[in-house]
Amino acid sequence: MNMILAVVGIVVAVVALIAVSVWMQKSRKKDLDKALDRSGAQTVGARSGTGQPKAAFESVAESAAESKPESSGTSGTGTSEPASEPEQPEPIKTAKALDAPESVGSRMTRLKAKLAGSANPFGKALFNILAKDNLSEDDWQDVEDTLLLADVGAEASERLVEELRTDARVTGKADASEVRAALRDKLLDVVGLDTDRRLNADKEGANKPSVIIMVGVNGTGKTTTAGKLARLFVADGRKVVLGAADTFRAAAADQLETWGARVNVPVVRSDKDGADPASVAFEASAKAKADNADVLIIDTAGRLQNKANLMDELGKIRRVTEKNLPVDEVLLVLDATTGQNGMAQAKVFAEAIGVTGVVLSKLDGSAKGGIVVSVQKELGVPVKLVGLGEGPDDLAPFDPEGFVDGILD
Ligand SMILES: Nc1nc2c(ncn2[C@@H]2O[C@H](COP(=O)(O)OP(=O)(O)OP(=O)(O)O)[C@@H](O)[C@H]2O)c(=O)[nH]1
Ligand SMILES: [Mg+2]
Repeated sequence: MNMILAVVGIVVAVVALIAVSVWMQKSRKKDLDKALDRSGAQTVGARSGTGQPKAAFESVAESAAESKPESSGTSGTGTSEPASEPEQPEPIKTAKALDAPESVGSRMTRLKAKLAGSANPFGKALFNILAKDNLSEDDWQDVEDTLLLADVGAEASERLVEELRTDARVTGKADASEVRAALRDKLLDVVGLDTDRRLNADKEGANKPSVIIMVGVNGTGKTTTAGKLARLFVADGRKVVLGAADTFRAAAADQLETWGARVNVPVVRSDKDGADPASVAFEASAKAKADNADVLIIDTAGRLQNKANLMDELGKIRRVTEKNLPVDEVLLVLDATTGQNGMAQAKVFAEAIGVTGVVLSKLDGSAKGGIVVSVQKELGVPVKLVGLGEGPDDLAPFDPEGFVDGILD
């Protein structure tokens, strides 16, 4: 009996020891994280807010991006950032070493080459069909199908083929290069060659600070694009503030902070999981105003339970921000790889907050960028930027000619 009691006693003591050491490790890690925050990211703690109940934020069932692994959102920048390895003390040093964002000229040359070099099955298929001498009914159907597969959308594909068939150059049995040129012209027409695609912050007489709110379903690339955009503005000599109004999980603010720290851009955040995103937006806009920044970029959460929730939250973020500064731009980030499914999401966001421009992300991983045509038509706003990779400078203004050549080449 005594033996049993002694054994039980030893077991209890060992368990207690393990518990104490785990607790000590955790509190050490917390201290380390705090030290990191203070030294690296120039974080400004936001007012703690009203603490939104977590249950109000659950996954959006309709999201095509929903099936993406959680890690893609959290460690998400794809650039092996220190934020994904909080155990190591080294990030204190690395967080201080600032990046020099790539210059506009070199970035454009590199990204154009990248877009042109991406393998495009649709271009080859179209070229093979259009190179024939006599196009049969089936061939024309194939042209339409190929456009559909590239996500140009049913209505636009049908109209394009109809117009092409009645085009004199084509019916006159001109050579393949003329047919291709005719299709190129028509595609350019549909995409909109002369549309003004500048960010509102870049237009003459823009507000200072100019406010940009990033919206979109989770996993589309909002945070990454906010980070890349901040770099673009920094490279252009502008003063930027970032607001982490995705309070759904702390990792989201950490991710944004990592981007900010690399180019010395302050990030306004709340340390409380589930804090009121609108209160972060309020603090961020107050700081941007007080600092006389040129641009404020506010990142938001992508996962809201339903449309009413989304309307509620985004509407509140907008209203509260506007107490300090007018909102100049709402950028909807759409994942090019989700194709036409993205359209349903786009409409919901447009209704919830109003959208002034679209960022088509992950165009590097998809030949399906044809969604450009339908999204512009449905929302009546231009695609302004494209994401061409996970790298920090893989963001470019949308270039209709480069884009159309990407489909055709
Ligand atoms: N290949 C490629 N990957 C991208 C691009 N933009 C973003 N990503 C990746 O997509 C993943 C999700 O990006 P996030 O920026 O975290 O997406 P988010 O919309 O902020 O996600 P939530 O905060 O969860 O709503 C990350 O792994 C990014 O690196 C792009 O243009 N090309
Ligand atoms: Mg995010």
